[in-house]
Amino acid sequence: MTLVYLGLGSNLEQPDQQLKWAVQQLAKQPGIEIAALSSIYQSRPMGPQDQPNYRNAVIAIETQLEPLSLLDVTQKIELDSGRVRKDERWGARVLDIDILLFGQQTINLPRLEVPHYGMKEREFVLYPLAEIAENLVLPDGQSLTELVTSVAPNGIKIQGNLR
Ligand code: PH2
Ligand code: MG
Ligand code: MG
Repeated sequence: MTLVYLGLGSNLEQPDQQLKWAVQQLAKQPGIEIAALSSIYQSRPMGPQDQPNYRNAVIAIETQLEPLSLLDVTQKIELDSGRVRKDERWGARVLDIDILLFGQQTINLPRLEVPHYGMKEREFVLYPLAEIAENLVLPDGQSLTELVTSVAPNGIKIQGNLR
């Protein structure tokens, strides 16, 4: 079993419900067990500003799946949510599930980069992650505490929970 952290995000079609639904879908999958849930956070959009605020959360799962099999599962759930892939970078979306960390593995494949390339700069990843994984150290040896103190909260606030 590998401990994996997933970042969840939504800013369309009842974002809180989307995040909760995503957790339910993940919990149903063979080979995936939910290990921890952060609170739901409200965050300002990164990227184009003419889009609604986001809801973000981070969850921990234990999985027997290989990284690319887990990616297949998360992408299927994104599509089942009604997400439509658009060309606009960082645009609005119904549901985004990002593999942030996969144990202590570093993965550089065309389909999958782990640790997630943007996670170290994003308050909406680091703050919820710190809530459930205080003592986490990244594969490169950097501590999460160090990262959190280096990234401004940018108005992020707890908005609810995933249950
Ligand atoms: N995701 C994006 C683009 N911008 N902004 C916030 N606050 N939260 C997100 O999850 C997010 C974003 C594309 O993945
Ligand atoms: Mg994302
Ligand atoms: Mg994504």
